[in-house]
Amino acid sequence: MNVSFLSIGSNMGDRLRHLQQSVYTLHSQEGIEVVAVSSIYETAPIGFIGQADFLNMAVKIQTSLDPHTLLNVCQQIESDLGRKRLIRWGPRTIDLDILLYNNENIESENLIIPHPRMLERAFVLVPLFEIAPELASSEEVVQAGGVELWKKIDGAPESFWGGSLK
Ligand code: PH2
Ligand code: MG
Ligand code: MG
Repeated sequence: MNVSFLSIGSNMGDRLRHLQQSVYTLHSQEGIEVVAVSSIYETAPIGFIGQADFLNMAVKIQTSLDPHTLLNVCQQIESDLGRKRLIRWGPRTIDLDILLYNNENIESENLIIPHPRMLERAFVLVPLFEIAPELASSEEVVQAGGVELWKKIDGAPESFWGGSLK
């Protein structure tokens, strides 16, 4: 079984619901089990400034899917939740990015793992290190400006999406 970490973000519409719906849908897939979910952080937009604040989180999954199939699943969930690709780094109902897949290095045309910008982004690292403290090296100090705890999440992943989405 493979272990992968994903970063999830939303800054349009009902942001919490989009996060819950995407994590629930991930977990419902054949070959994907969500085994940990981080708290939710409210984060100032990076890259394209004139847009609403994001909610960001990270999840850990166990999966039998290969990385490209996993990417297809992520993109299908994005389009099912109404994602339109209009502006690079612009507003989005939902964004699911594969950060890590085992210890693999992958460089293909449409998929680079580890995610090339993850180390520069506190909105990725703060939730990631919450669920995977073993990944934070001792010299790594995350400058967490613009990242605020928005909703503490602990307990089983199932409690995150609750009964309301089934
Ligand atoms: N995603 C981006 C661009 N900028 N800023 C924040 N705070 N959170 C994001 O998830 C985010 C972003 C591109 O995917
Ligand atoms: Mg992204
Ligand atoms: Mg993306």
